[in-house]
Amino acid sequence: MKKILSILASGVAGMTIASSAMAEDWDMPMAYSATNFHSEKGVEFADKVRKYTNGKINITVHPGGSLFKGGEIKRAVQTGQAPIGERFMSAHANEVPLLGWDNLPFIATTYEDNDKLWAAAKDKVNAALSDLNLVALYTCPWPGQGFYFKKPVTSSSDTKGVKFRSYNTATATFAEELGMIPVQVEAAELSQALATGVAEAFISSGSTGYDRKVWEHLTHYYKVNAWLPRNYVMVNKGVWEALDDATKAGVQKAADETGAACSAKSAELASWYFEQLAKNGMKVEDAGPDFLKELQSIGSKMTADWLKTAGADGQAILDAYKAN
Ligand code: PCA
Repeated sequence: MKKILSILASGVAGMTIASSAMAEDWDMPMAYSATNFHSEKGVEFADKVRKYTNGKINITVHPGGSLFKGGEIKRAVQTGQAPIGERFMSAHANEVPLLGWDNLPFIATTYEDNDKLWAAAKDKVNAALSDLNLVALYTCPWPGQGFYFKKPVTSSSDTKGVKFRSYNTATATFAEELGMIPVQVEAAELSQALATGVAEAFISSGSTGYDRKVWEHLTHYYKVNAWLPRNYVMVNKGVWEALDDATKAGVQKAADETGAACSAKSAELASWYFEQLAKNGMKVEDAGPDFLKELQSIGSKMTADWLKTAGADGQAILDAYKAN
């Protein structure tokens, strides 16, 4: 009897090993807080992947930079330390200028136009990511970007010397053009930077201001809708290529559905975030005409600078976008 039981037990153990050898557990670092819509959609993506791959790929989401900090996620996925991860795409424009395609001021300021711009950029962006050993599964836009300050601002005469939290090289340049002093800080560390005075202004959507409860430190939000930058979920190219076709198709179906749902959620929440900022005591206003004019002229210069660094591919993206 004992013998039979032990044979049975080893049989069961053997089955477990066989099925777990087929299943893959993927840790997915994400940069933004667990309650942010990007992270919530990341969890939905993981659920869909489990479903569409019949449990073959089991993704565990680690939001808020808890597994790898935002600035480390791309490298972690490139090197295979994490098979999959999510990051703000234009943060990589310092390394590959083309990846700043979604950071061009006043070019695509609605969700619809932003989709068109992505359609124009997609093939070239994917080729650039492939060179980095990455495959993009889905992208998702943030709401439009505007400025947070702790005082009223009507023109660049009010911004001189202000310590400004930037999130990539383009926003650092923008700040410098306004006479501000940029310092790059991850969203996960933004509250602390504001509390300690490392930063006293920044550009972002209502979303990040809400997540970080910035009304505890700042007073004014100026809607500018300068651009709608994207996060993207990337997978290590080797990991991706090792999947069989049916599994790839399951993951891609999950990605396509999640990308569309995430974008819709972003659009749905955009004005809700502004309401929450106002409810918590912030003045939420359109940027005044003088300030806006200055921002637009800095914006044109930034697009021209981007075209210089992104070369013919950058120009082709803009041309294709404008032709549509
Ligand atoms: N929030 C992110 C990126 C863009 C946005 O709206 C941040 O501020 O880090």
